[in-house]
Amino acid sequence: MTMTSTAAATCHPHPAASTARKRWSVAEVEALFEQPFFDLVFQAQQVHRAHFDANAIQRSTLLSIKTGGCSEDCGYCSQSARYNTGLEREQLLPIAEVLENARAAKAKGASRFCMGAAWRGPKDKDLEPVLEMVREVKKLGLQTCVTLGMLKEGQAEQLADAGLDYYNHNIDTAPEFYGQVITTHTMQDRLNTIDKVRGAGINVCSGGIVGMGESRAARASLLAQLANMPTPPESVPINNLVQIPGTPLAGAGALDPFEFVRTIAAARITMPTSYVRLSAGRQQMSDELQALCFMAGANSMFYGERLLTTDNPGADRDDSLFARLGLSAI
Ligand code: SAM
Ligand code: DTB
Ligand code: SF4
Repeated sequence: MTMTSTAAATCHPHPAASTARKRWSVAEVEALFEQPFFDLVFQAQQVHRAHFDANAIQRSTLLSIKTGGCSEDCGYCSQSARYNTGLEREQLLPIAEVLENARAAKAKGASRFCMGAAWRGPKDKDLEPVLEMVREVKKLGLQTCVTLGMLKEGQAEQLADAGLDYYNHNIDTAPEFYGQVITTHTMQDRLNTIDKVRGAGINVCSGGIVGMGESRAARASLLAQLANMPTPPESVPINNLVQIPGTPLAGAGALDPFEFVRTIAAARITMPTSYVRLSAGRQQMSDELQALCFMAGANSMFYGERLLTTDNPGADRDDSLFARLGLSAI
């Protein structure tokens, strides 16, 4: 039987019509931020509960597999060779050390292991040992994630063949603020790598940093950019700037913690089915502030005492927070 499109729309909405995603204008995202705090958090919590178990949090453990000496000038980063941050540059870690860390992360209860390298992007000879790390970490029964910078043609496919589950590549800030934070690559470069990752069938992890002196409009614009991607990232890390002495952004005025919660809530509402990760900056947050972030729809975190080069709350503090809030690990 054939139906006219009018009949189909009245009686049986076409699946594409009911699942079509909203395109978010920056003004609409800003309007979310402008709401009274409790209205915004309530709305975010409703969206969260419609798509996720509101009491379950995914946990990823990070390891810096290649630290420091990066050619890029990202104004927040301890690992840029351009700033005097006192960080010691290190070679790629031996695989045995990586696996030892991955085993420890699994034993503590992480479900994903994320390996980060301070590269503009990997050379082909850099990629080989990383592929081996991905294969071996996966064998431990962990999901795998790497963040290696910009990828060249064919590299995403090699990572996919090694069994990589997620590639982290943040767009970091609003397109209009990007040039004030980073000048050695463009947001379009980042989007091109994200396209390559998607094209290879790897899940995308992409988010940004707030607390860099950007405006609320810029925070809304960052979220709109992420939410309007052809497919939004499966995982959206929201980092609160960890100020690193020696970097241009050391000394940026701290963000009002409630504004950080608003950013999480707006991310949850604009990307209802993505995992929103409460990322860098937790060490400087109270337990109560983190609880507000979970209430606003954050359902993922970095777990373990180190991020890449800075401290994160220890597993004991997080285990206690989970117990006090009745949270479970995904
Ligand atoms: N070099 C690769 C890249 O840029 O994608 C991978 C490592 S880089 C450190 C990964 C992400 O960490 C950055 O995109 C940024 O969002 C976040 N990050 C770096 N330094 C930070 C800081 N001081 N505070 C908060 N987030 C930070
Ligand atoms: C992400 O969005 N945040 C993580 C991970 N992805 C690679 C890194 C945070 C780094 C914080 C500063 C540091 O430890 O160097
Ligand atoms: Fe290099 Fe990544 Fe740090 Fe930028 S964020 S300086 S690309 S390690």
